[in-house]
Amino acid sequence: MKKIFKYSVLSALTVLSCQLANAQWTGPKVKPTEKKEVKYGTLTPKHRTDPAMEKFRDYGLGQFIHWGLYAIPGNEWEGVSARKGAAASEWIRTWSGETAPKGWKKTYDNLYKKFDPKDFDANAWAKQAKDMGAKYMIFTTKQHDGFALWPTKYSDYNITKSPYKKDIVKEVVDAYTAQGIDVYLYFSVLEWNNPDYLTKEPQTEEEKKKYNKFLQYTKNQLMELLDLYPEIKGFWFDGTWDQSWVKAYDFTYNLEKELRAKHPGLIIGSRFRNDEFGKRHFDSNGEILGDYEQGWERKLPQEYEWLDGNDWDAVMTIPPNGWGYMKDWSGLYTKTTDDLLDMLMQTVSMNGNFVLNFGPDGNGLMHPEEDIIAKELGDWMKVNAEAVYGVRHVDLPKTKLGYYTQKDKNLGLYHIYISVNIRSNQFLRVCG
Ligand code: FHN
Repeated sequence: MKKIFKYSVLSALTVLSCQLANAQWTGPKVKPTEKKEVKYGTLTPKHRTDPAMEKFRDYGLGQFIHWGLYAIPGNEWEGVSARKGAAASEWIRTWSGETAPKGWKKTYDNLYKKFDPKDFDANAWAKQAKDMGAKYMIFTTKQHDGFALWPTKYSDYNITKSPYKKDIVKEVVDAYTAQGIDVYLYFSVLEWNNPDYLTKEPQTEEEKKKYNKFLQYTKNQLMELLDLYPEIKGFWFDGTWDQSWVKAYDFTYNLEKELRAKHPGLIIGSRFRNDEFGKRHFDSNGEILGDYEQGWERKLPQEYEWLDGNDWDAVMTIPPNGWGYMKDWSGLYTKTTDDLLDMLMQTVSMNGNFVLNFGPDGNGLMHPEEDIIAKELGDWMKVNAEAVYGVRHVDLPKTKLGYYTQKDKNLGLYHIYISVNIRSNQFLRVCG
């Protein structure tokens, strides 16, 4: 296994600030004592029982891929690291301060002219994910920089304007679907360089006109994605925290209705929208907005009760933070395969799906450390898949010996090194 690097102060502070900022993810849900009328609340039952959602519950292990123009710099530029100037590698467009290159944003916004990933092979990615044991994958169609990896009709800032030209989203959807891995599309509402985007609530008539144009553009792209890639199973929305989107709750409510009507069985997480009181993820009565809880990012619940019976996924980086490609991992504590297996078992023991993030480089190759971890995870999964796929929480006191999961009549106690099938008292296997 790799050497243990000490946590960098910045990473620890980043984690702490996220924890403090999102208090709702560090303990049981605090539900209001008095119920209030919510007109723009959830559009689906708390516990969907249709086949698509039952399959979501059974996944266990997924892969996240963050890929886009930010992969070209890889969190540095001309030998200067962006660590001190941008919150995360895929946020490098926001690089500021004394380390930021002169005219950086202009440089970044012209990177599309260089995007020609000569080693990109979606089939190789999909085979690696299959061997790792992933049952679904989430792929960034467009992150906060607004660059679309598909040939969208609604923006010129898209893959057809790069030297690569081809439809990357289609290549990924086809390759993973061919491997039997379900595809969910990550979509950032937030677009840093879109002239019609606003962070605050539109006030003037001109601002309202601009932002309404942006809302229509967003709807057009989402409908276009469903038309172009009907095989997908759901959306993983992001960048929905600005007041402009929060205040557009009637638009987002109706948009969710239209998306679901267009694609029966579509799965949408709790990050997409909020109710009329601005409550995101959960409405003002504490009821989940969407089909699964999408707040467990780079952290896990400590108690099953914190989940309040909702479906959920946990998305995890290997470094402390940074979803897009980072060339240099030195000086950071990067999770070992054992760390990740422990997180996987903790997640599935509480009815969640564990989604591990990969950030390919500007040529389409995974970070070498990611290749190692994918192989080690896959070796473990080949022996212990029954501990992960289709399992459910067991109502037994927690034990330091590992994690309980159950499937049908099989109850197991799984540690990343030893798994014991309690019902048959059979020592299943030792894995290393
Ligand atoms: O700002 C994004 C970030 O870049 C990354 O995409 C993560 C992935 O869950 N989501 C947002 C931060 O919460």
